[in-house]
Amino acid sequence: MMMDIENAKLLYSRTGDFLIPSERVAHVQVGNNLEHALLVLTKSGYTAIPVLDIKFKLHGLISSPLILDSILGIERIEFEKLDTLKVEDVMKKDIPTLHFNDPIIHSLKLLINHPFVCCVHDDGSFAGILTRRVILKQLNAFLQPLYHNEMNNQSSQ
Ligand code: 4BW
Repeated sequence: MMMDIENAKLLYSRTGDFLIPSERVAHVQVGNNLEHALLVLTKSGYTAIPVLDIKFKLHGLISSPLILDSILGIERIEFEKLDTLKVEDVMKKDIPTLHFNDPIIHSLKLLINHPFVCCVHDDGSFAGILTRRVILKQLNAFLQPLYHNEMNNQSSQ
């Protein structure tokens, strides 16, 4: 019975229930240059972060590999380009998004191929991100009791 309640809790959760809220998400703005983006990525320790505009609308994702690829010349890395190229010239625009009220089951599918997925409010403004870590933590909390229960049942037979 207890398990049914826990099961239902996770199954009927919404994306918004498990978000890292926007104010805690490292991000850059469309007009920033690549040097600034690389600085934020390096300092935050994350490989990829969201790109927003001044109204907090989501435009894409920027990552260290994308930045390095964009300054890779034929014979050398053209570091001077970091100053002139803008985040919007290089960012990945075609990204999946979730809505605040989407059932959590929708996000599970997306998190197979993406380490995190951005979530937006109905008006298109950025709400935060859903990460693999948070979802794996929830799944772990759900599966551990099931596993131990099953082991106890087997050993008492
Ligand atoms: O600085 C870090 N702090 C913590 N607590 N964990 C970190 C940090 N950097 C990496 N990690 C761990 C996390 O478990 O390595 C995983 C992969 O990091 P990533 O992708 O390749 O930089 C992290 O897994 P996660 O928490 O499931 O996060 C998945 C991805 O979501 C990260 C990063 O691209 C993004 N992300 C997570 N938290 C973020 C963030 N982006 C911006 N701001 C945040 N607060």
